[in-house]
Amino acid sequence: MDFRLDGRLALVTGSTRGLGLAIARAMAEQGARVLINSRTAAECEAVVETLSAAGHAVAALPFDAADGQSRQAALASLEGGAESIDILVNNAGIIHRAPLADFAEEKWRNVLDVNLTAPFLLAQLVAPGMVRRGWGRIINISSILGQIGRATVPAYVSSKHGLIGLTKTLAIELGPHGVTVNAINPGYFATEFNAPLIADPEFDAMVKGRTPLGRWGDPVELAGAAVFLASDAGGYVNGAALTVDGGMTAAL
Ligand code: GCO
Repeated sequence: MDFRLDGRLALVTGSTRGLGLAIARAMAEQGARVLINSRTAAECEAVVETLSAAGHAVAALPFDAADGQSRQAALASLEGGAESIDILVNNAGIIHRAPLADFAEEKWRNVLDVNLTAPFLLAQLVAPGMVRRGWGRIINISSILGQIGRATVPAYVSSKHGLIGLTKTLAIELGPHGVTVNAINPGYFATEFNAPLIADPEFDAMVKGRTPLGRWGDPVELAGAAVFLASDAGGYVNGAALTVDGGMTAAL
């Protein structure tokens, strides 16, 4: 059973904190070379410093996932270009919370751009290299909100549902070339992204009460799923959405 990622080059978008950082660290621990990404070069460098001090092979690749020029320029700067990437983890995501009546069109577009369009365009850039080598992994970080709804986050919920559809369609097209495409649906994790929800006593109680494990997830508890899907041990998993939510969506 091979969970190792030696010799693979992984790009994890949005990997300077939260779930993305946990995934990047876990992949590096399994031997992958990992490109650390966010919009801010200084943040990427800081993470690179910490992870390299721990002996990991990491490099900074700052770009704005939603900005086509920034995305393409960064990937072109890689030795071997975008096509040198073996594992793409589309993790960067944003959220806007507002009731329908106050939800600005610009916010809707922005969330869709980052959470859904950027993963599609990044897949388009990296897939040719994977297909040529006959091996590749694309992992889209969706959400349990890709399976169920929640009021006040319509753009986020729509983008995450869309990401699961994108996963299925790319899995069909790329599977015959040895490239698997899967989604992971995280439940409620204790991250900076969710800080406003953790700080709200009612929401915190809802998460603990409705999650059979009775607590928020720790980001390292998501990373194992990503390593599995990226490894040869997960080689027959394709077009799937793996829920990692402490059992929350198993219950009514
Ligand atoms: C919110 C959302 C998300 C969730 C996540 C669940 O902030 O309103 O509920 O942040 O944590 O998507 O997977």
